[in-house]
Amino acid sequence: MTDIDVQAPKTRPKTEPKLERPKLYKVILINDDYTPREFVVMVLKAVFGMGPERAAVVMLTAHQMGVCVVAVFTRDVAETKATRATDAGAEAGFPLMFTTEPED
Ligand code: TYC
Repeated sequence: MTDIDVQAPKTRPKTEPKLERPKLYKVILINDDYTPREFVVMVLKAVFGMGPERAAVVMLTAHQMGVCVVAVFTRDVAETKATRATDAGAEAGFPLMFTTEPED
């Protein structure tokens, strides 16, 4: 019997579709007059994994400028984190607000 040498291709076929890069979304922190600064820093550390210095800079930027971009994620992650962080404020009785918007 004749042996047929079947080998897997060593490179991807050219027809295989390339994976698109997922669209990214910014999480934005909004300033307010009521949420204590330390509470904002605590939420940034807990939800976004920031260290204390970075969290303080982000909080102060929002405090001074009105808003600050916290980080950029895929849509699901951005929305989940923004919701968790906003809910943490609401549960403590503060109007702390995080929103998301698509990156340009
Ligand atoms: N402006 C708040 C205060 O003076 C602190 C604060 C900072 C609140 C940033 C929200 O996104 C915020 N207590």
